Amino acid sequence: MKFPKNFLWGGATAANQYEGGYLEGGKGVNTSDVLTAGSHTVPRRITWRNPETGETGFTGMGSGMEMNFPEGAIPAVLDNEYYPSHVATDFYHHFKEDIALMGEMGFKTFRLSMNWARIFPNGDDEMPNEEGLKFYDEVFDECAKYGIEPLVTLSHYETPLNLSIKYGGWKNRACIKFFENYAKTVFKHYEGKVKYWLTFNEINMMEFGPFMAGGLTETTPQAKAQGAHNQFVASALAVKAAHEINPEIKVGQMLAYQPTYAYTCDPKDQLFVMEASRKSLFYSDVQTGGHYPAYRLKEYERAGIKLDDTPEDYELLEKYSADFLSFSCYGSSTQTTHEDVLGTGGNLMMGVKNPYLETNAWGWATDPACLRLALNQLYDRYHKPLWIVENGIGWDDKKEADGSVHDTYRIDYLRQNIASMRDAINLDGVDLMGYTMWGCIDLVSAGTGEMKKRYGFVYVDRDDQGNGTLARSKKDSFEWYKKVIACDGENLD
Ligand code: BGP
Repeated sequence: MKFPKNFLWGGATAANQYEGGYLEGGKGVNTSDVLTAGSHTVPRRITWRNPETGETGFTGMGSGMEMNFPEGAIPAVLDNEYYPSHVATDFYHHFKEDIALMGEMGFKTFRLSMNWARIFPNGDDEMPNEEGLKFYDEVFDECAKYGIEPLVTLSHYETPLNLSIKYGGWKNRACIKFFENYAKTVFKHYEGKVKYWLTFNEINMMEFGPFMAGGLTETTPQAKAQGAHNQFVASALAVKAAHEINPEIKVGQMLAYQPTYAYTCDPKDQLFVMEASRKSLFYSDVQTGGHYPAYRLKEYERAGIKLDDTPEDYELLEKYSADFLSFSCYGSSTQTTHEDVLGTGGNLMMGVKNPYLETNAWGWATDPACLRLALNQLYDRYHKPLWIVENGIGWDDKKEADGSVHDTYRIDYLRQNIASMRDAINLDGVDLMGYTMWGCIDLVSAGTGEMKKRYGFVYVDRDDQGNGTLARSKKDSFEWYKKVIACDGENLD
């Protein structure tokens, strides 16, 4: 069994975790630029300043620690605070070297995100920042040298900070037209260079991390529902604009998805799983399916949530649903209503610990069946082409004195996951466009802000305090992945 010849093998990154170049080339400040580093046990925080009084402080992001801005406080970059996004692993100055390494592995595609504030520094500017446009021109030209097709996310956990301060972020409908202007600008500018786009990374994270997902400075269910609605409409307008510019351009949805298991066969657990799954599926039901599902409308009714919407919104959602559905999937989630079950899964969406699966140091489980299950569930539901745009394993890799990294655990994880995805294509007939392994060159963790939670085929010399030379070196998985691509995934040894 193999993968089709035109299968898009590659790796994935995001500007806020990889690019760096903070304020260089006319870039503005993003929401991600005010996030501190955290750890597995200490949540990342948002820094704020009160412009009137000069007072400064921290607040949580709403998951793990409450979000609570004191009156008059706005999210702000503080002196003497360490922000992982500002340098990250410095793609801004290393892109030629990094893309050459991707070329050497035989990548057919490279997923990166465009830094919105590099193109529109304040988000609401009328004209784009030419220097920002030029940077990505150079990046895409470099990709073309190696025959690498870019897959570009328009907003990966970042919104220009000004939109958050001035408009309250995505809960405000004004963001729809700012995003539309941004999307149209880049679709036109990069026509012929970029064919595949994604609108919002893990759009369902509005549910769990609304500051990261939408620049929201509050966590009320009403604000989150409105934030999601506005992003849906903006995504539909992006699909419309892309098709008008060039029907060859494809705009996909990006969802955080994992198969969800019931911990017991108690019927109550099955209902619980149904409800937990819908927290994510709601987002693809609208953006890929084109309609608000009945279960969510009922939920809004019960909670007294009223959307600021128009009849045209719903026409757009139906007519311009996503061209394809991409998703991240690292493992499965196990859910239960039984309070006596001890131990939690790795993060908020992962539920409780599954005794059949092994986990990494952050509690994320490797599930050999997860990609086949996820692909089948989503293909059965939407019948649209799919793309796995994130999958991988975080590990505190140890670099040997000679620069080598023996990451056999990563090879084992990828072997099982790639086999699972190969089964979905060959045994089940799922239409899968490609696979981009997350964090192909080491980068900052989104969840913890750490460097030591590494995912890459390439090690980057940088630590949790921001020390290191940023030098790149190949891990054992580099050669392994190169061989997998060369044989179309037939041999995973
Ligand atoms: C996804 C995000 C990525 C990425 C990944 C791994 O949720 O889209 O940005 O970081 O998860 O998560 P983490 O970095 O927390 O290990």
